[in-house]
Order: sequence, then C-alpha cells, then structure tokens
Amino acid sequence: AVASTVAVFTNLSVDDQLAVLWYAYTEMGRSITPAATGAARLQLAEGLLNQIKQMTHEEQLQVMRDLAAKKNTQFCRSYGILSANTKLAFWYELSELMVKGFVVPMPSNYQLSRDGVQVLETLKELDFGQQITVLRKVVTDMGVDPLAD
Ligand code: 45D
Repeated sequence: AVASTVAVFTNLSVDDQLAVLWYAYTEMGRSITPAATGAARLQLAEGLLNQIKQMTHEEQLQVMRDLAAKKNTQFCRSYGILSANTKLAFWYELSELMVKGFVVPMPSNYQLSRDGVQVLETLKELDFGQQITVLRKVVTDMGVDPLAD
C-alpha cells in the first residue's frame, strides 16, 4: 500500500502534490509533535525557511512548485542535500508558517483531482508509521540532489 500510494502521488500534478501534502498535514498535524521533528533538524533547514519567509506569496508558491517539479534551481539544490527527516521537518515547518500567516495560504476552493482524493483516502487508512514512510518518500523525491548526474 505504501509503494502504490507513493506511485499515485508522484503522478499527480505539482499543484495536487502540494495540496495533498497540505491536507495530510491538517489531518496528521496534531499527531506530529514539534518535539518529534527535532530542533537540530530544523536548524539545518532554517536558512531555507528564512529565505521563504522573506518572499512574496507568489515567490513562496513558486519555490514549492519548483521543489515538487524538481526544477534545477539553487533552492532545490540546497533542499536536496538535507536528510530525509530534515526534509520532512522542513515541510512540517512550512505548514506551521502557513497557519501563522507567514506563507501563502491554500486556496479554500481548491479542486483536488480524483487521483489526489484517492491518495488522500489511502493515506488516511494507513497507520501512522506507514503514513510517515509515504510522506518521507515523497518529500525525499522533491528538490534536486546536487551530487547526482
Ligand atoms: O494558488 O525528524 C496550490 C518524525 C494551488 C520524527 C496552492 C518526523 C494554487 C523524526 C498549489 C494548492 C518521523 C515523526 C496555491 C520527523 C495556489 C523527524 C498552494 C516526521 C496557493 C521530521 C499550496 C515529520 C500550498 C512529519 C502552499 C511526518 C501548499 C512531517 C503547501 C510531515 C503545503 C509534514 C505544505 C507534512 C505542506 C507537511 C507546506 C505533511 C506540508 C506538509
């Protein structure tokens, strides 16, 4: 179930990928404690998060779309060197910044595709450990590994 969920997620449009991550966060948010994400991990992502905080909403959205689309930008390469759990912590913190109003909000009228709804439904049926495995995999695939050729 984990592998097929990841596969369907990966085939979603970039916007649907961002939307599904957001909905997953709103469903799971309360079970992910900030302590679990680890202050040390966030320090490694802090430079990127600070850059995002200084951007306009449009630029913030562009950066997130670039990550999902694996565009070869400086930002995507910096993201690419983070560990898998630091990438998760980065996305978690982004969601928190959205909630606090520092990052572009999710449009309330966003229409998720059928596949997007399906990924979300499957994700909800997985246990917490499997949900984390799926999320870790999809955020690890984002960005660009600067050492890969
Ligand atoms: O205009 O270190 C659209 C543990 C449409 C422990 C949009 C852990 C167009 C160890 C694109 C939709 C394993 C528990 C706009 C860590 C449009 C450890 C915008 C786990 C505006 C870290 C969309 C942590 C946007 C976990 C802005 C499980 C979407 C963390 C933004 C999970 C979506 C984190 C965002 C999750 C989603 C974060 C920011 C699920 C973030 C999700």
